[in-house]
Amino acid sequence: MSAKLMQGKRGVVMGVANDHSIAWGVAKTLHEHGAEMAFTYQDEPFGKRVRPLAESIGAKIVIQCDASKEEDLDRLFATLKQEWGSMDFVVHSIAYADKNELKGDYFDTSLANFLNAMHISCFSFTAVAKRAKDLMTKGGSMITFSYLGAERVMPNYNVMGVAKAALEASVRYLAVDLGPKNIRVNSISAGPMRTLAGAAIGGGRHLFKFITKASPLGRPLTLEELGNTALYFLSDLSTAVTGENHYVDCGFNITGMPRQETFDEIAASNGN
Ligand code: IMJ
Repeated sequence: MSAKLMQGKRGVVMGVANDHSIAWGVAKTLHEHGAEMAFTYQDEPFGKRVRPLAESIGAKIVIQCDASKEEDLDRLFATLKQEWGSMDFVVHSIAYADKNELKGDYFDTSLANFLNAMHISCFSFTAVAKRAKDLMTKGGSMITFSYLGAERVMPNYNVMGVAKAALEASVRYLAVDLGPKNIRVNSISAGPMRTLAGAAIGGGRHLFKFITKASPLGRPLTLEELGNTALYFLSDLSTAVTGENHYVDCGFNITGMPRQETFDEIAASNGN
């Protein structure tokens, strides 16, 4: 590695569930570039997976933190203040909706699930930003992850699409709030990934194949590519960029309708 873009920077990574997680892909890239990181996990089943990963890159701080609990967030940032005094970046890669409502009609979403999905998938980022800003005494950068379903209707995404729309809007409001403190806030809208959150989605195989073939680059994206994008946003490469929602999806979001050859290819491969 020629230039260590994250040397001397410290930050917290929230949302590693296993080694396929977007948050872990980001952490590996940031580590290669010299970042020092703390990791959080929701509860113990995840802790067992996160601790060895964190250890493998020399991370000393691994803390249980349910991002929907105010007291857990208070404890997290109190610990970071005590251990570090200040910090430079946040990676928020957390979402949840009841899986029974990630299928069927959107209008069937219950109030309880709507509020819970909004709380965990949207409000948690704002709640983190509110606390993290006080430790970003030399400026900083925060990222969260979104999905095309925030802006266009995708089958089965339902309440998550509404929560991601609110998340993207909150990125813009936070960018304005925190701009004067030289803290930047952006979201990365990733193409479909085979992660825990991307597994077991209704019609997943079909959707994955369609999106891959219909995208301009015609291939799936990799965790390394998301890591590289996160590196851009969290390092000084992007110091004039804030409030953005940046697509990293092999270009799928710009397409209208696939060419005939693409339909033929998809139809031919459906026999397999
Ligand atoms: C999720 C559901 C429906 C369609 C979907 C997805 N598409 C994609 C995803 C097309 C790409 C994955 N994604 C972008 C998400 O944001 C997933 C969030 C999610 C996943 C689960 C699965 C397990 C569970 N609750 C979840 N909550 C949120 O119980």
